[in-house]
Amino acid sequence: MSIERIKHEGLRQKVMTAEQAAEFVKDGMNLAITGFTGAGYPKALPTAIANKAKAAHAKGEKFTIGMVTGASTAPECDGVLAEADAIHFRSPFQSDPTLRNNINAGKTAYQDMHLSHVEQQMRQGFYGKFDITIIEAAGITEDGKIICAMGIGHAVEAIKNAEAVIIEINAALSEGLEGMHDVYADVGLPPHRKPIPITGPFDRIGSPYLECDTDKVLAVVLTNAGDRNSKFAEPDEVSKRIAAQVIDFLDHEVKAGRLPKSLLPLQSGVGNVANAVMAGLLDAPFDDLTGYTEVLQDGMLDLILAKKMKTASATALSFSPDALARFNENIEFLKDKIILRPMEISNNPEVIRRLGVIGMNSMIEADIYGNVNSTHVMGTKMMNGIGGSGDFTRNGFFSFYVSPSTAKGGAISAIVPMVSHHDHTEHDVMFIVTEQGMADLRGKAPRQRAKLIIENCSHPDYRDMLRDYYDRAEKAGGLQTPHILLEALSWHQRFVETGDMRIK
Ligand code: 0RQ
Repeated sequence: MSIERIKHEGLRQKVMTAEQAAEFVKDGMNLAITGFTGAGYPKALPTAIANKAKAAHAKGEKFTIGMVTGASTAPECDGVLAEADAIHFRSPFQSDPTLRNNINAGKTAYQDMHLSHVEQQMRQGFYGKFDITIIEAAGITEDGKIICAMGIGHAVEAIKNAEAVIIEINAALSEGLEGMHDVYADVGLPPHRKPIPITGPFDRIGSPYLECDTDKVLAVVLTNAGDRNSKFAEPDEVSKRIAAQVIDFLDHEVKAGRLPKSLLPLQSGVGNVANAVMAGLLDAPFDDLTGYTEVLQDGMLDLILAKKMKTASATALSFSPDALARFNENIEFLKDKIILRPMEISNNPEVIRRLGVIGMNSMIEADIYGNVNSTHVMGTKMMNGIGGSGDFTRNGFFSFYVSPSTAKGGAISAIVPMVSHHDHTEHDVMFIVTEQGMADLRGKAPRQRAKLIIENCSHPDYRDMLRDYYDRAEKAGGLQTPHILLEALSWHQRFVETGDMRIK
């Protein structure tokens, strides 16, 4: 029973239904809602708020909210609210199909931003005051401290900057989560900021509990529902080939004495390719690996359970149903091997740079000079958002971008003359890896990079087209970064017009 998880007498008195709690939420309010990559988001309140919005809209009344989360949530949160046309502003990251449509239709204003910036900007007040913060938790201690759920995300600042707080206590969460979190709430703002005292990936620097003035709590709602828990596909041939190249390269660096056998702390982005790299590490010749990442998915969990990875630090746990079962069964073993931190710490440039994190993220496309688009299909349609990829790309010891060399059955090349939207620049991206091969861009000038990326990473269907573009760009004047401006985005235009980037 969830009520037993509320040890604080005063907060027990505030238990009510989601529908009653939703009455506190009014049209136009600015809400902070916890949740990070399908974990730690409220399960009941969003539906109750969405129903209020629908009822208001049916009467011809306005009802929308502004909503700032940690990262993506799930159909029961972003999905239901988007479906009810109830979100007028959303930040910083999402991956919900209905919300994505609303964003691209211009119904929801979406600020897509680096996750490491979110809490600082909340503190600075750029989002305004939050009328209400809704947080999911695993329990409340006798003295009113909050035991966080499967993720912390932006919860620290969400509580600090809110007029009022509603807590959902989810009985489906393992009680073993208590003690796994490391809540550090002292980042502050310049000029009074102090160094974040993390010098190793598993350093604990804060408290296991989130603090919240109990007078601020309007309601406590009891739930019993799992996180999003989407299934991961078994790594396919393309993902396996990409993973094998990353692992071979790391092995080469170990043999050359440039990396220790335990590598450096690993960050792994979302998606199947990233997960395949983690799966490939199970059989790789490395030991005592560590993770310093934002999302901890199945692959990293299995590395820990197989004792290939010693410890991992993340801001959220995003598992498939099978992996969740393995996590819950082994929670006592995992307790001193996993730390969950606020996203401002998991994604902090200072810490990532100090630890020398190896960043691995997926992309939509890269251009022949190594600029990367992670967010916009054909330069205009928002996919998910930049998330934490930029935090790790600019500050990591290595920054890998991995992707199949084509998308949509070969109709799209992931290597293009010029990216149609720019998230990570040539100055940050160090390696591009596709199933065709890898380009090591370190120490290379743009003209050298172009040759490597075209020859090593592009799909054979597009390689001659890319060679031809580059040769003509060089002849047309060249300069530091050869381009034919009127043609640079013509591949995207051709896809928009014909459904294929190839010339038929
Ligand atoms: O579309 O679902 O309609 O088939 O993009 O592509 O290949 O399944 O790859 O799931 O790893 O996603 C960059 C979107 C890749 C993701 C992106 C289409 C493709 C498919 C998905 P369909 P895949 P993934 C840590 C780090 C930014 C945030 C980030 C992402 C769909 O990794 O959102 O890195 N990254 N965060 O068909 C048109 C192309 C395409 C394309 C792929 N060139 N043109 N469509 N697709 N390439 C986590 C956090 O920050 C929280």
